[in-house]
Amino acid sequence: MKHILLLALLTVTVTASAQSDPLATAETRNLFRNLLVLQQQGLMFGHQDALAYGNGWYSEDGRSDVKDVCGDYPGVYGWELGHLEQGHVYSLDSVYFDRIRNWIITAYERGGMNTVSWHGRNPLTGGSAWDVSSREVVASILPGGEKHDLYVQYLDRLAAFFLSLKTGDGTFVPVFFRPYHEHTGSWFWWGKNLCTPEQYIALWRFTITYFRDVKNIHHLLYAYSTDRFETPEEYNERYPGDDIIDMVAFDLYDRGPEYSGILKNCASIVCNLAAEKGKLGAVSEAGGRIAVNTEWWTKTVLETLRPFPLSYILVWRNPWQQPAAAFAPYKDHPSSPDFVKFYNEPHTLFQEEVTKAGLYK
Ligand code: BMA
Repeated sequence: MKHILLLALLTVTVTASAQSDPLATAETRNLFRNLLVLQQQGLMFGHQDALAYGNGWYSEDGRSDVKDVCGDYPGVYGWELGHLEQGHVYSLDSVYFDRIRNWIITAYERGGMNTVSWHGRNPLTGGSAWDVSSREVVASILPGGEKHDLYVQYLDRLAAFFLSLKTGDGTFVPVFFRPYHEHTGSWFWWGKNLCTPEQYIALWRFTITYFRDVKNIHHLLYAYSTDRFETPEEYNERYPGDDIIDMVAFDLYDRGPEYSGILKNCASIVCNLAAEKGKLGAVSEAGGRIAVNTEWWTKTVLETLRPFPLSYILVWRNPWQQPAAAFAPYKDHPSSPDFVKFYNEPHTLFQEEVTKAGLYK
């Protein structure tokens, strides 16, 4: 067991800031407020599909690759809703939505934080999220567009799922929603070269106001998350607005020796923007070549990010039949000893410490 930091959340004063929804539930408001404090104190660790599967296993009760290695669960749980918009019962990563719902509730009841991404299919062409064959997709789903009604149907399916995230006593489980990510690149139909800044912003604003004001969903927080960028201007070019965004974040995968420098620059810009705006900051997706760079956890991630008040870093999934594609360590992985050091660092926050901090009260 790790030495636990005493996290005195209530004693730290946070400067004026507001989350996006004036009607947010108490738990949602508390989560936002507590995370603003917690990001000054340590970096939560997150893993995509942490409870759903891992290297060599699928849906085993209570299991997590991260827990197998360090003895504790991540503090942040990432989930994916791609194909929910189609009315399917399982995601593009073959995880049943009914189980995702249960795991989100389990993670919340444990005191952890949930964040949801959405690689929704291309509503104009019928292709995947990666179908970039048309530049008309975003235009086609905005109000007045030929696929607008289909898009609203997609949102209705997501809304029904969000409204089903309730504990036994009827409390809605707060969740971060992080759609339309990595848009500073052009590999998804909503990417930079596929729509104008105005269209991208309009898509966000329609989506969030539909959930909030039409579907009356008041337990979501919204994360804006780019891919790599160099300047605050580039980061802000398609920013949808302080009134609908709660977290400024970025995705950044290690693709070579320049990684630490880019990570540092992006972290610094995002933290400055978060402070200016009174928002949360995070590395919403990351992953390294941990099989070869076995000290990636302490030497690359922790050394680079330690100075920055970021809420969390989340590493992407461990597909169950592809050990080489795992972004988190698993039992006997070559980077496991370094991951245990990373876990033992007082600056990193896993489930036990996050629970102790009390995100929802
Ligand atoms: C990508 C890959 C894909 C996956 C998608 C959505 O980065 O991991 O295999 O389908 O994310 O989770």
